[in-house]
Parts: sequence; structure tokens; C-alpha cells
Amino acid sequence: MSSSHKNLSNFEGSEIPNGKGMRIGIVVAEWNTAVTGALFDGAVQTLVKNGVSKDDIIIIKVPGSFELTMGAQFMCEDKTIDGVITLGCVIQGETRHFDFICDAVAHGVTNVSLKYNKPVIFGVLTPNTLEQAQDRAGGKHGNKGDEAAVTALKMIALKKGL
Ligand code: DLZ
Repeated sequence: MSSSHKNLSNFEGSEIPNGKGMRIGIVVAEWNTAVTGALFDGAVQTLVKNGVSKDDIIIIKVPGSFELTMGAQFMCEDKTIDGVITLGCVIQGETRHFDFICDAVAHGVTNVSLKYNKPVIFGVLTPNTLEQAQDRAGGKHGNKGDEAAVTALKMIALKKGL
């Protein structure tokens, strides 16, 4: 479903696992920092609200979304980390840069996730405009950071339960 019809922070009817004892990495891109900062705040709040200790949230910043893959790989090398959330915002411009960055990070985080057998969550906004980004970073469509945090909790719990 397109996120224009969905509030990304609405989890009614969805059971969110308790994150007590989980260690979760967050990699956040500095490009469009007002947006990625809001995604980050949402992700941290959601993790803490659902039982993750602040001490168990490990944070690194990378320059842009293209570098999220490498940041996620650094995190996954740490055996104590159960899963990683990547947060970025790539806004459609007039060049094909947008496509290259979005494709690279989507494939990159998937590959890292499979290589390390750990959830690496794609919390990257790919809007046409800054306004659309703000709508999804604590605005009228909720916060993709919340959604990414809930996805991390669910995937880590799924793996631990197997
Ligand atoms: C270069 C670039 C451009 C044009 N746009 C964005 C963007 O909208 N969002 C983002 O996160 N990063 C952008 N970058 C930076 C690249 O992700 C990367 O940091 C550089 O190409 C250096 O590898």
C-alpha cells in the first residue's frame, strides 16, 4: 500500500514484541538531517517504549544514504548486536543520482542482512519533495522511524523464537 494512504505510526491490531534484552544498532544518514533526525527520534522513542534499554541502542552517523550499507555492515560485525535500523532520506532531484542511491542502499542493506543473518531494516524515505518527507517524519503520515523500529523488534523476536 502506498504510504500516502497509511499512517506509518499506526500499529493497531499488530502485536509488538517486547524488546527487553535486545541490542539494536541505528545507522543514520546526515543528508537531509532535519528529516533523518526526526526519523531517529521516532525510532528511539518506539524502541524504548517497547522495552529496549537506552544502553542497548548503539548509534552511528554516516554522511549520506549511500553509506548506510557500509554502516550497517560495521554494526553487523559486532556479534552482540541483534539487528540494525538504517535511516535516511533521499529526495527526488533532477538527476539520476536519486535512482542510483535508492537502488544501491536497498540492495546493499538486503545483502548485509542476508550475509550476517541479522535483520537490517530499510528506514529510508524516497519522496518526491521535502514536504512529502516531512509528512512521513513525524507529520501527517506518521513517522517511518517508528515503523522501522517496530519492524526491527518483530524481526529480531522472530529470529530469537526459532
Ligand atoms: C549526493 C547526494 C544527493 C544528490 N542526494 C542525497 C539525498 O537526497 N539523500 C542522501 O541521503 N544522500 C544524498 N547524497 C549523498 C550520497 O548518499 C552519498 O553520501 C554521496 O554520494 C557520497 O558517496
